[in-house]
Amino acid sequence: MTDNNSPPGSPKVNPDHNSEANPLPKDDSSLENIVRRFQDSMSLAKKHKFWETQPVGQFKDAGDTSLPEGPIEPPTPLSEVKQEPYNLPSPYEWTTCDMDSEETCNEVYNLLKNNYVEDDENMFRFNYSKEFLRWALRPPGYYKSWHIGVRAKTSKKLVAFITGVPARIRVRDEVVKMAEINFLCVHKKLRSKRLAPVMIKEVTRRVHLENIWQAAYTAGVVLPTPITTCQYWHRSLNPKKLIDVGFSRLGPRMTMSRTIKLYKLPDQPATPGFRKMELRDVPAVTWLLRNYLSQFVVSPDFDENDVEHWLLPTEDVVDSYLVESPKTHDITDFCSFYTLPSSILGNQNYSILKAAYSYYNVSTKTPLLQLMNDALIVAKKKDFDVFNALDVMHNESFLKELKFGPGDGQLHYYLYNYRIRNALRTSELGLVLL
Ligand code: MYA
Repeated sequence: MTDNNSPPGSPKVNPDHNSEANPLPKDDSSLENIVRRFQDSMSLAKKHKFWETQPVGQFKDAGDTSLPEGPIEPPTPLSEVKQEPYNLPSPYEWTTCDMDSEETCNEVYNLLKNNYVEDDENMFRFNYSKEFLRWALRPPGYYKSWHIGVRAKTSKKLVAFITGVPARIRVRDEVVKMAEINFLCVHKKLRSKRLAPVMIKEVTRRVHLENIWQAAYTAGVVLPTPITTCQYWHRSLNPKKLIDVGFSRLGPRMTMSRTIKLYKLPDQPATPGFRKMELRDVPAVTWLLRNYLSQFVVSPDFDENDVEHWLLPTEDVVDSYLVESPKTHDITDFCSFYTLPSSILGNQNYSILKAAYSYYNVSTKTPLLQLMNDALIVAKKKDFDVFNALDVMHNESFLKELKFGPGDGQLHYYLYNYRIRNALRTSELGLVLL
C-alpha cells in the first residue's frame, strides 16, 4: 500500500486504472483480491495505537451481539469539554480556515490539490475545485470552527487540514446529530509523524463544544471498524481518453473502435419530462427523497434547506435532474451526481480527468435503469470522461447492465461513538459522503 493506504477505485480512493474497457465482473480468486484480503486481515491484526483509544467499534468486539446498538459513550457535560486546543509539535499552530476568504480557500485548494488522496500507483490525485470545497463545507448550520488548518509558525504555510460539517443522520429509527468528517490531509513532507491523531482529536473537541457526540466518515483504509465496505464502479464515457491515461485498459479481443462503439450513448435522454431540477422543485424533491431514503438502515435526514443546499444544481459542483410527469406534473423520479475531477499525474497529453460521481437517485415511475441511463447521457453531454457509482442503495440493479465495470478499490464507512450490531450490506446504506 502507498503512504495514504488508498487503493484505487473509490472516492477516497480515486480512479481505477485497472478496470477493463470491456468491463467484466471481478473474479474473487484473482491475485489482486487475494492480496487485498490478506492486507485486510493483516490490518485486523494490526495495533491501532490511536484508534484503540477511541469510542469506535473495536475489532475484538466484532460479532459480539450482546453489545447494545447506539452511543458507545454518553455525552459529557459541556463544562468538562477541554476548552483549549490540543498541543501541536512546536513548529506548528492551529488556524481556522475561513472558506469565505478567497485567499484561504486558495490555500486549502492548493494543499489538497498537491497532497490529498491518490490511487495506489500514484497516477491520479483528487482535485476538488474551490467552488466544490465551498459547497461541501458550508451547508445549513455549518460551523466555521470545524474547518481546521495547521500552519507552519514561521512561514505561515498551510500544512494540514481537517473538516467537519453538521448533519442529521438516521440510524434505523433514530435521527442522530452528527459531524461528517472529511478532507483530512497532511502535507506529504509531514507524514507518519502522528499529526493525524492530533487533528482528529481537535476536530472531535470542537464538535463536542457544539454538543454533538457522533460522527460519520469514509476512508480507503481499514480502521476499527467499518459499518460497511463499498465498492466503486466506473462507466466509461470517453473510453479513448481513459485508456490513453491508463485509467482503463482495452479489453481482451477489443479494438479501440469497438470499445468506443460499446460505450456510445444516445444524444438525448429518453424519459419524457426529464429536466434539470429548479428551486421550485425543492419541496417535491424533499418529499420524494425522504420517502425513498427511509428504507435504508443509515441515511441522511434531509429537510428542504438541506435539499436546496445539497441537491439544487450548482455549476461544476452538483447536477440534479428529475422527471416531471407530462400529464400530472407530479415529480416522480430524481437523479443527481457531483463533479470531482482528478489530476492526471505525469501524462504528456492530459492533465485532468473529469469524473461524475453518482449521488442520490430515486425512482418511483421511471425504471432506475432508464433514469440512470439518462443521467449517463447528460453527463456525457457535459463532457465528463467517466461516471462513478458506489454499490450503495439500489445501484447494484443497474451497474452491470449499464456497462459499469467494478473498480479495484474499496471505500469503508465509519461511525464515531455509535455502535451498529452487525455490519450492513452495502444495499442497506443510504448515505453518500463527498
Ligand atoms: S479520509 C481521506 C484521508 N486523506 C488522505 O488519504 C490524503 C492523503 N493522506 C494523508 O494526508 C495522510 O496520510 C493522513 C494520515 C492525513 C490520512 N482516517 O499522522 P499519522 C490513522 C482516519 O502518523 P499520516 C477522510 O478525510 C492511522 O490509522 N485515521 O499518519 C476522513 C494511525 O492511527 P492508528 C487515519 O499518514 C477522515 C494514525 O492515523 C487515516 O501522516 C476521518 C497515523 O497518523 C484516515 N484516513 O496522516 C477521520 N489515515 O495508529 C476520523 C491514517 O490508530 C474522524 N489514519 O492506526 C473521526 C471522527 C471525529 C469527530 C468525532 C465527533 C464526535
